[in-house]
Amino acid sequence: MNTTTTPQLWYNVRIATLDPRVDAPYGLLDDQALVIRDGHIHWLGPAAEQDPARFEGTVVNGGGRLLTPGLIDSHTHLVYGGQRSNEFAARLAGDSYEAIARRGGGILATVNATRELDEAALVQTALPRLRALCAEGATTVEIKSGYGLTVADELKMLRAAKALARQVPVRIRTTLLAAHAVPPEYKGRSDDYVDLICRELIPRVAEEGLAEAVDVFCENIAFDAPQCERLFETARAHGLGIKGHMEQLSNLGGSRLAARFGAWSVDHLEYLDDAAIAAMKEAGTVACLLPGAFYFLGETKLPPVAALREAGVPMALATDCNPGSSPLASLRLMLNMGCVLFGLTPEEALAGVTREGARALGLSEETGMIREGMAADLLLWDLDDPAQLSYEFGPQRLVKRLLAGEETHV
Ligand code: DI6
Ligand code: FE
Repeated sequence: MNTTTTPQLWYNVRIATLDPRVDAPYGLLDDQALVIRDGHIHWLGPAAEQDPARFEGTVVNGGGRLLTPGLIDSHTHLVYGGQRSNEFAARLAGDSYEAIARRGGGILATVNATRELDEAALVQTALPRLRALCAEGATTVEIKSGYGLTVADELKMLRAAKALARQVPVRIRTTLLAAHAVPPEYKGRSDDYVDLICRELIPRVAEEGLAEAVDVFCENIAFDAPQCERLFETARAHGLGIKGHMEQLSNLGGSRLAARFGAWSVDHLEYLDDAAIAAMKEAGTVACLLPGAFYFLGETKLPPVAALREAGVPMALATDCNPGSSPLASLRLMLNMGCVLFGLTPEEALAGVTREGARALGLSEETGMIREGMAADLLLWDLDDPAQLSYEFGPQRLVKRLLAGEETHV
């Protein structure tokens, strides 16, 4: 990222800082100006203290429009091969996600298709999904592995995910999700597969800097809590962040376990219980809500949003973009679904794709808020009220997108 651009002064903007230190809904500031220098927010203060005529650099008149932090998609599986519309049709006819997975479809169908593609082909197939997210305002996107399930194929997926950042202006964070499904070669020997991940993959990924975190799918159709514990111990020993697909289809106590390891986030959470909520609060673990998967699978059990809110657990919101349970590359749609399906307020929803999304990726000090010292990842919208971002879905209202202070086009 080139961060040595000309300084910029932005004025005549409504700034939704999402900074909890600002005592207003959305951390909203009117009559303020913003100076960007070296890719960062250098100064934020009363507009009256800046004279646009005397500013040495580029001056931007925001026209009274809304400025927000860049959006953050903190949970995606957007690198994969193939597509699974056949399963969609089967589910519409009464089949279940779990039944399809148990007979070798589901995640394993995508594993077969992903193993067939090389790194370059994976990048090509992922590009439209990543561009869709970015065109709507995403400036940070997390991408998981998990459709390779061999050492070589997991590394290939992570390299493809990292390579995407050379084609699209976006911050990419990658997560090793080798414990997504038991690979066919290890059927009935899932402990041996966990051994392989702990002995070979995690050390290699840490050494080569190919991922920032380790994720697991803790579920009856995937890995049990003791296996997840071993994976977390190894991840921690190698200095990687910890995340988990937890309590999506049943309650195996994964969230409580992850909180004990100081996880950055636990995700899905439809079957989360009160004891886990208390543990997450204590550990500072983010609850990442994924309404796309809930909607697309036609789930009826809701994540306990009211209890999370009451306990003061931070809530992120993400797409879970993947070929099976959430083939949706739109954070704007998630903002709307987060409110309509899960009962988030528009303010909670926007915080979920900015400040709390950053926290779920261990990036709280870098992005997700408009505050001095943070990266200048900024969006200018042709909107007056930040609630409109959750309210209206369809029209494109994004006027400018800045990544580290640079205007970008995707
Ligand atoms: N939970 C999900 O929703 C995705 N992975 C997971 O562990 C689904 C992935 C897929 O169906 O391909
Ligand atoms: Fe997921």
